[in-house]
Amino acid sequence: MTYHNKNEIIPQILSFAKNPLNIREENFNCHFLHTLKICLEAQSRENLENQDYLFQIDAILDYIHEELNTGHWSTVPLTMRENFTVSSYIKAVLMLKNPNELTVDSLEHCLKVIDLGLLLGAPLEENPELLMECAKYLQKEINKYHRDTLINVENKTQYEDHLHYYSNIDAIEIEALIIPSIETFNNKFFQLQIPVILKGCMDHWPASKKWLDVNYLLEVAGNRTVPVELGSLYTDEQWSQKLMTLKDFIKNHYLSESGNTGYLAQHNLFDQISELREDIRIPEYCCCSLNFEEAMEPDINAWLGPKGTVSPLHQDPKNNVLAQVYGTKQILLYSPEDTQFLYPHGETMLSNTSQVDPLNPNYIKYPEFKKATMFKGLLKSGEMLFIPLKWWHHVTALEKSFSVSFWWQ
Ligand SMILES: O=C(O)CCC(=O)C(=O)O
Repeated sequence: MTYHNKNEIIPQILSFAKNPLNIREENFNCHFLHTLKICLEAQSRENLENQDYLFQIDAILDYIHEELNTGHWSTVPLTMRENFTVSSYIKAVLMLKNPNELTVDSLEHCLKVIDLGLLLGAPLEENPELLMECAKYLQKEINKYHRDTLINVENKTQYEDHLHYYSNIDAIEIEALIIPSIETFNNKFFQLQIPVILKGCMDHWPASKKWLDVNYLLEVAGNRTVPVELGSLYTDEQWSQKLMTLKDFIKNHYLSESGNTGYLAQHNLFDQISELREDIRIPEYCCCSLNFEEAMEPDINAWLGPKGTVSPLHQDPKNNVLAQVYGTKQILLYSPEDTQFLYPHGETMLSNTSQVDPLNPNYIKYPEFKKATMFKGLLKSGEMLFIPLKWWHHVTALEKSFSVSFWWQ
């Protein structure tokens, strides 16, 4: 389908670069550096007579992609990721300036390029919002041509079927409080590092209403690319991760009954899609700290999935408020003091994950597990769970569910 606003979209996308773009020269192959400078200069030109620049920018993106996938992510120089951001933007501009007819498909392709830039790149100091603004605008333009509307599947409560099973789990119930004061939370739970369910603390979030409608998510972000975990457990051999549009994830995994489990898990969706960030609020409880010198803004992650997703028993190095926007999750917790009974995997990548399935423990293989004390809770729509630092948690979605986690020091 032909896209008719070519003359408007190009100046709009160029206007998102509020300051001149800078290429980072450190750690960059000099051949590609030279080519990147040529492409940067080309994208600002009024008319592009040939497509060679597109091949050149693709070669640069391939080179950086290779560099980003070599070694551990934490060792990748920030400048390499910043150049990925700049290159993704240049590619998007070159695609839009292509002298051939612009179609809605090419707009969708352009949005994928921008999203990959957001997922793998790093924000630019001189233009921190660049790719976010481009993506938001492109999504709106695509919506003008075709918008998928799904029959809204009611988020029917289903966890009642599970209550009998849940009541038979031999564990201590996690304490629950209705809107405790920050002082109560800090003195009785945070400072003592005791988990607690916090009720009634997120009714004011716009997400509590807006996200119930999948069509809202599709409108704001249907064509956006997100990472999805495929397979029931991340500890399984068959488990993998795939990039796909939110629309495909919702149709093929979230709403599908095929048993093809997909989980949009532990993804910082909110640094990628600003409209969704506006729908949530950082819980005030996250201002409590064990060490104010190390206090930082929380890491915010989205967890969207169908009934049946399972996060195996694992621990994280930060305090966590897990906020349940909708759906019910069954939570099992163990104190870090019981780590000796939980048989963490030996390998470094999985050393924060237990080998034991707490719902079906193999006591012959893991006899010490009997000594661990289990805590249990049902985390329902509109409730938050405080998981103290290093507490082991096992999470099962009993219904379609959208949670947001806030990890902080
Ligand atoms: O909700 C889940 O599936 C897991 C959440 C979790 O592990 C976390 O917030 O750290």
